[in-house]
Amino acid sequence: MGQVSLARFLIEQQRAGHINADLRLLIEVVARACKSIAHAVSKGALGGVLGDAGTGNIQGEAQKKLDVLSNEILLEANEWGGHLAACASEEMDHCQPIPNAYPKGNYLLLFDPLDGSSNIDVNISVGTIFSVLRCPDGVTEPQDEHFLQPGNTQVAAGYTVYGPSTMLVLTVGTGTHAFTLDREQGSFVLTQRDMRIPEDTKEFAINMSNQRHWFEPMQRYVGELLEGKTGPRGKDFNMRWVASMVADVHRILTRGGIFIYPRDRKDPDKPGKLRLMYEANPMSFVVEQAGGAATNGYERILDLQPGQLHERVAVFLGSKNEVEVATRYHREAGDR
Ligand code: FBP
Repeated sequence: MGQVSLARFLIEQQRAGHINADLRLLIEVVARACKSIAHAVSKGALGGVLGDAGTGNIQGEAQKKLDVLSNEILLEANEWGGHLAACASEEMDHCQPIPNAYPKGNYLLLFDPLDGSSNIDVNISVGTIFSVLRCPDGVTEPQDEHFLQPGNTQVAAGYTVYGPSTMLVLTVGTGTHAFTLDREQGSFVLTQRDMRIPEDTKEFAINMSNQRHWFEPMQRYVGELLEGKTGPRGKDFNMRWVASMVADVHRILTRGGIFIYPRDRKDPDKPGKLRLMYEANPMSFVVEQAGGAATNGYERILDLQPGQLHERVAVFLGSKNEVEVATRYHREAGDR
């Protein structure tokens, strides 16, 4: 069988009854937008896109020029297609309904237009993360509250990593599949069907510089990893931390591992650093569809009921048996 393009893969999914034409076309529009972002990212300093934009987002973070540009590319690409009712983004305070000039669709799109902002100016992999929900029936002018649906209601999710190669990783609920951008053809080509995360691992990813701020269950869990084979885990663990969630998660999808961003004492009122709606939920769907697991240390992330568009959550995801150990240590400790 020759190369399977993303377009062909999605048509096969539609013929099999897993997705409808609208969702297929919506995913193709998101993929096309990611190709434009890949082009902008790859130009780097030559494109004048590095550095700060001089503006901030609702998270209180300084926006990078590429954060703003990627956000605009995704909004423009999706507003006229007729598949969406509204978009929401890490870079926008509130959701953005589709302008009345264009036909509206039945889906809601959430995205982190450029994940890994701290790595943009130092030429390390960054990415785009997206999540697709159904627009509630009868809602013609979606508001933020209409996006507040548990992750287990997502109909599609994925990310694009802009690294040595540009790869799109996608799930529509029938496994997780990876596509590599063929720059000559200008199209994404299927390169890994049905990715599977090994259930066990010897690799963990966490920002160790926060260790002094961790609560007891995290101190115990990471302490045992660092003890290696002389400790209760009986095996040595290696550590990796790219500080771009897309890159760390892609490594885990490819060879296993556990990715953790816990709640800590640095800001105990915050449940974590990462955002539930457009970071944790889409990544959890992708990981679970590849045989992995994802919790907030206590519950399955995909079962959490969101309360706000930009709410944060603690994240433990990756190799199933390793996430199980970290989660068990938190449940045993009881308090949150
Ligand atoms: P944004 O860049 O989209 O704000 O994402 C947050 C993030 O950069 C993740 O990609 C990454 O996993 C984490 O923050 C890195 O955190 P830290 O800077 O504490 O290492």
